[in-house]
Amino acid sequence: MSKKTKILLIYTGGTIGMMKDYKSGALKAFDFKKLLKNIPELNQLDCSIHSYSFETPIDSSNINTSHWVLIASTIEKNYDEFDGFVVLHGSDTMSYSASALSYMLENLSKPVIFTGSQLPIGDLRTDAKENLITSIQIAALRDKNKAVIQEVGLYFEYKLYRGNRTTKFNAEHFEAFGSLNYPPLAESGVHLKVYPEYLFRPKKQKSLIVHKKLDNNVAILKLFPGFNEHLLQSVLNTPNIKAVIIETYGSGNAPTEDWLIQNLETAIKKGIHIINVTQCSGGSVIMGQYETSEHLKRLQVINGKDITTEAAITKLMYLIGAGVSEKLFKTVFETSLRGEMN
Ligand code: ASN
Repeated sequence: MSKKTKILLIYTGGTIGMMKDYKSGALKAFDFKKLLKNIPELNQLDCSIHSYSFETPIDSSNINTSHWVLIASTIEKNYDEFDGFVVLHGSDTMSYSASALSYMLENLSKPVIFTGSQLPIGDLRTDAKENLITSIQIAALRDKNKAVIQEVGLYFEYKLYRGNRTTKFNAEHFEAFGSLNYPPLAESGVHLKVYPEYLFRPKKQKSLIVHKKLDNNVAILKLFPGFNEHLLQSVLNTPNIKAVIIETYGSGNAPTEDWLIQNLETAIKKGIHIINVTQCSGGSVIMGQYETSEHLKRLQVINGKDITTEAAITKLMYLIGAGVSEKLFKTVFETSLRGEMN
């Protein structure tokens, strides 16, 4: 008799496990055991499902770097015993968490699938059951005794995406996530179709390394017409700031005013990393395509290419935490580490 595939569910909170507080009417996280009771279908799956729950499940708006360390450590502790991991997480910050975990788990050879829902699992019209059941099935997929998915994925509304390519783009549709610069890794319909050509495969199979040092002395500054020097200076002069993402227009464009150039130049000279990431959800930064990005190229601003803001900010936390030298930083950031950029 073949051994059953072992899956660990890691419950962090999110709408999937929420209930209405009868006094205020607001949704609040509730106990994991109650959540499991709502899905008797789990018993029909041909795998052995175990679970770990955050002591206090949270709305994902309360996620911080210490929660990412807790998720990574839980995977590390259980890595040899389980064939796959499903992380139940609120959708609001799921793309940030999936991106962070993709960097923290180096040489991953087992699936880590993030999922959640837009409606609580107890709701009649819930999307939670399909998301959870299919995520478990995906985490349990095996081919020639090896996991099919060997990366951090995000499954939502019939699609599995590479986690660090996603962004939450809709607060009410069941189709809440998009991956505009990378195709889905799998789609669920009558059949569960996996697209092998898009799966991440590390060059050599090495053992798992879990990185737990993250530095959150980083910032995101979104440009808008009328954006002024005081705002720029207040961000660049934040105590201990080590890196700032400038969310630019279109293909990486920004105003050409002298004050902007001078302030960025001073910051770069002080050793603050400046990264150009487009505020568009699809497409890439191409510095030098327009006159309005030539100044950034001249200043040696780091090119975020087609990375999402979520994957960029977490990559910064990871690289600074790992102590990447000032000399190498630009080259390392501009290199795809976990398939987060082209
Ligand atoms: N506020 C919720 C959360 O992110 C939203 C959700 O899960 N759909 O925890």
